[in-house]
Amino acid sequence: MSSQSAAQAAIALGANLGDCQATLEAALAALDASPGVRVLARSRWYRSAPVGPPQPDYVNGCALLAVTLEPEALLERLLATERRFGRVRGERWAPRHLDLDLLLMGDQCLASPRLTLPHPRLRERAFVLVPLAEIAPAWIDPISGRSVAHLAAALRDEGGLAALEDEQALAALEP
Ligand code: A4P
Ligand code: MG
Repeated sequence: MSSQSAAQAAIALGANLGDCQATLEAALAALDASPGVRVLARSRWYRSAPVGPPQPDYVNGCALLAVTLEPEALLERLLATERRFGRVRGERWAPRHLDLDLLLMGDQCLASPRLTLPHPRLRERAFVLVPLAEIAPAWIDPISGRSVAHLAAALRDEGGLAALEDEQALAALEP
C-alpha cells in the first residue's frame, strides 16, 4: 500500500471520567481535523458496565476512518489524541478520560512491540463489537475469518450495554 492511498481503519473509543460523551465527540473532531485522517462514520454511544477491576461505567463507541497514514503513524496519532484529552490534573490512579484503540486496518495483520492488528481483544468485547457492527457489519476479521456482525451476534446477549440515546428517550417518558 502506498502511504498516499487511503485505507480504512476502525477505532474504538472509550471514557469513564469527566463528560465522557463530550470528550469522545471532541476527540473525533480533533482526529478529523488532523492531517491524513478523515472520519467516515461513527456508531451511537453506549453506556457499558466496566470489564475488569471495579471502576465507573464507560461510554464506548466506534468510528470508521479513511487514512493516508501507515498503521504505526495512525497509532501515534491516536496516542497523541489520548494525551491531549486524557490529562488528569493533580489526580492519581484516576480512571481514563479517553482510550483510543486501533481495531482493524484493511485486512492487515501485524504484531510489533508497539502495535498488534487486529486489536488482540477485538473478538472478546461486546462494548467494541456491538457499536462496530452498526458501522461495519461486513468487515471480515482477518484472524477468525468471521464478519464483525457474526462476532457481535455471539456476544450481544452478554448485557451491560445500553445506547445513550435509548436511555435518554426512556428518561423523557418518566413522569
Ligand atoms: N497497542 C498495541 N496494539 C494496539 C492497538 N491495536 N490499539 C499498544 C491500541 N494500542 C495498541 O495501550 C497500551 C499500549 O498498547 C499502547 O501504548 C500501544 O503501543 P493503552 O491504551 O495505553 O493501555 P490500556 O488501555 O491500559 O490497555 P488496553 O489493553 O487498551 O486496555 P483495555 O484492554 O482496552 O482496557 N470496560 C468497558 N466497559 N469499556 C472499556 O472501554 N476499557 C478498559 C481498558 C477496561 N474495561 C473497560 C474498557
Ligand atoms: Mg487502549
